[in-house]
Amino acid sequence: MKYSLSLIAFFVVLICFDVHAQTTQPKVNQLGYLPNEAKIAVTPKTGSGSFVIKDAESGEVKFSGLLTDGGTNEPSGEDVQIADFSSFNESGSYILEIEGGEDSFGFKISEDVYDGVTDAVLKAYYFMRASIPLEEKYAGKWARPEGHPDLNVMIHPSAVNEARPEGTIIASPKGWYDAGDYNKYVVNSGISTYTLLFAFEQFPEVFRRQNLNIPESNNSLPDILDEVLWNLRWLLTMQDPTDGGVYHKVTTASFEAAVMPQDATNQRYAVMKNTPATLDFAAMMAQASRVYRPFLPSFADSALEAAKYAWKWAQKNDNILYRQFQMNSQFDPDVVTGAYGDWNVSDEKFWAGAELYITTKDKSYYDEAGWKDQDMTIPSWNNVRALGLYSLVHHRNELSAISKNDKQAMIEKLIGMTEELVDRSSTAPYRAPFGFDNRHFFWGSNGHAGNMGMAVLQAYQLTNDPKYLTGALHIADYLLGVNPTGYSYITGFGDKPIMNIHHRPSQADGIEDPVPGLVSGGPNPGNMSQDCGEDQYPSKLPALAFLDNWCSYSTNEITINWNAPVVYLFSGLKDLERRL
Ligand code: 9MR
Repeated sequence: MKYSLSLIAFFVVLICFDVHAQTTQPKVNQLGYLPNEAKIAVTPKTGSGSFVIKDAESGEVKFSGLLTDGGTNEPSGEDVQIADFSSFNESGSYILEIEGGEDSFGFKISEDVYDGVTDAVLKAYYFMRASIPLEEKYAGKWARPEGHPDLNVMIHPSAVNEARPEGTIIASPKGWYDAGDYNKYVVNSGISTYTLLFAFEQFPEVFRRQNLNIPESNNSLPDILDEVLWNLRWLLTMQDPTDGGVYHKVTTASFEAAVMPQDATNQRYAVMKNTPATLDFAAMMAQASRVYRPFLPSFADSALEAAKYAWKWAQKNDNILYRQFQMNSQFDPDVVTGAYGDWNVSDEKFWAGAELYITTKDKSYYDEAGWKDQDMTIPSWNNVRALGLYSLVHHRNELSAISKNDKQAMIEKLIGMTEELVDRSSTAPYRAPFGFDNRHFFWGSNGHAGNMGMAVLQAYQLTNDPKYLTGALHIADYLLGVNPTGYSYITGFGDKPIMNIHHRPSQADGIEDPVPGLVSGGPNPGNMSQDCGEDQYPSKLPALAFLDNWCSYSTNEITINWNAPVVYLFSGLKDLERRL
């Protein structure tokens, strides 16, 4: 008797575990789909052959179709089937049901289905601002007092020079917190700031019409430029005025506890000037100079001057690297926060040179070998070569030093970044160009998905081939629920959104809902034993190695560099749809 009871218990546990691990609920984009575009749901292979789309209110069947075999998704080990309802274009609210199976979450088909999330992923930067109270009229229930005035930042021993000896205090206010932590890092600001400004350069109409309800919403600048200005003003304080070099970060010696910004008051330091930070700064300032010129000409002048000064420093100091772990304990205090150590500066040099060339038209900054002789890969915080290519291609008609043939070759190089991925995605289990390969899953995989989407949307603009638009939409689907974990990876959006992000204010504010519009890092099998413990994760498979828990900083943190390409993606989709 005893034996059989425990046997029953064993099977009950097994069944529960199985149900939990292998939900048969079809995965839909939890916000919905655009009427005239591709629409898919993905479901584990169950054997049943058909699906229906029902009106969410009346239950009336509006569309029916057959499931097709999606094959095996290697990163999640799933065999999947696909429900394709692309030809169903009627606006409304729906539920998808698999014959004899479960209902999906509700979703919409509508032109404006992404409007809310498009605003929210950009408004997220307002919530990340240092040195300003977030007032209720802008921040709603996430209102909070000012954190980190940063008027008392000490030059760290790694950064002292004659003009700024040990003990020197500088003011370094404003800027965005990087992530779940409260530090401000120049290198990671590089790709983040660029991406937002590049989104504006490519899709100005969307941003001109956007109202984010931020304190500057009523001035004459588009809100995105006001928001980015908050970070640029901080960045300008990171340049040593005595030589042009740029500090790596403003940081506490170690990470603060999970407290609100106003309670995180440990001493902050400006840490070692180095070449990658200085070149990233030069690139951002050169780009900012041309973007802000029509609105704030004197700011544009100072930004350009700062960019040139930084460039000069980097020419004299062309390989000074920030090696946090190697420098360990050389300085007091020992700084152990985010490292952002980048040991190869050739991409930063090409990028900064490209931005300076575009803004000044001085071709001595332009280095054709920087794109011709190099592989072009999806960018990340430490791999910024493609950003230079993006800008050169976007501004190509103004650049007389580049031959017609080279312009064509540049365009092909950019398209080549994602062509194969997009072609493979047409038969990939989740149909997205991201997520079918184990190698897509590393720290910040969702940021990688966003950056892939950004490259794909550029290929679409350069070719007008709808396969790229579909590829970009399927990346949006992935982020909003059509993925192996079934989560919507954007806080505040969808029926199964992530709730417990690694983000200090969201953890400490006593409010159940996390700060909205933040993109979670996403599955990453590489660090599970370091944060929550491997046994806490539901799976070690790359696409399932995710935990919606505060402890999981390696899968569920948020950062400015993962949100930025998602801003680009949704804003770009909105603009391109408008033009169709
Ligand atoms: O995004 C960074 C990732 O590429 C690195 O592998 C990881 C470990 O060094 O660090 C990530 O960046 C973190 C930064 O160091 C501190 N702020 C939070 C960032 C996101 O986790």
